[in-house]
Amino acid sequence: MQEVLEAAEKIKSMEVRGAARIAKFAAEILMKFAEKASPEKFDEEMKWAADTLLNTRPTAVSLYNAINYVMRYSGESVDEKRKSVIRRAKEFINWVETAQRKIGEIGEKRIKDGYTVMTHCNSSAALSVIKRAHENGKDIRVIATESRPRWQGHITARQLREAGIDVTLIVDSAVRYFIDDVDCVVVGADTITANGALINKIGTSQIALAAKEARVPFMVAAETYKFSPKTLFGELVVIEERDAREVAPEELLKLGVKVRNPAFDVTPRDYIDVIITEIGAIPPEMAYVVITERLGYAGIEEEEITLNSRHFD
Ligand code: RUB
Repeated sequence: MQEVLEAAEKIKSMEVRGAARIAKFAAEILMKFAEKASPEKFDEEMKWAADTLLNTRPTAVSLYNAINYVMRYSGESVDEKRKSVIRRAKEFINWVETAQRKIGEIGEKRIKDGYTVMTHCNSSAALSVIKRAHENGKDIRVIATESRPRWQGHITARQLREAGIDVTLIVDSAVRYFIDDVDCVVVGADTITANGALINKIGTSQIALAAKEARVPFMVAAETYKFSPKTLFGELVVIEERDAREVAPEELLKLGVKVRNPAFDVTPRDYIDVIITEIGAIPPEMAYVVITERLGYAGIEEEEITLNSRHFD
């Protein structure tokens, strides 16, 4: 139990962060927990672990999809159920890894030799595209935004430098200043809605606006487990608002200064040229098909959208 509570805290505090990493981590934790859960109350304890992990960060649907995938375990005996959880968790982890590789292979074709690419925050899927272009011998430069308030752009800049890629860090507010130097934008996704909108790190939609104005292609790298079945049934994506102290010093807060600190924003599909998934480069209008056909939600009623229901068939 302690391990699950600690894992949930790591997600909340962003020690483990990024939509893919959070999803993979949750699958790993459920797998470990299944090995220890008591035979008498196996289902109950698994449900508790699933709920605890789910109630950490609300925005990235990858967490929901990962937990749902693992919690579709089956078996007559507890031993069979345990094995089923472990098998399903491993399948999900494998999905994360293979999808990111495939996205790199598909997405890199959109990056030409000599390109300057802009990216935002720290997305493993977006970096897979950029790194693959570099590995394939293309001479590219990257402009990385610092991504206030948590500076995930620093992680991106470090990872790109470690891969030997030319990278320039800019403040978020300099995006429009530099957009004319950029040949394409590549960002990741926390969630793609049924109508093809992108939810990603706060500031993403401003980059999309600037890119559209400057006629710069805006590309999203998103595994299919970032597509939201919940939105198919009309639910709106919850945008996480984080602590004011991430943004403002205590003395300002003491003066009664109000602070809003949303962690994500929404980019409408009209601003997105292409979504690179592991099943292909698709237009955002295809989101509905991904949710119904790929994730298996065709014909599923809204009331079935709960943990332990039939998904991903
Ligand atoms: C991370 C973020 C990333 C997406 C995609 O936000 O917005 O762009 O999660 O990342 P935070 P990935 O740092 O608040 O979790 O491609 O690695 O899933």
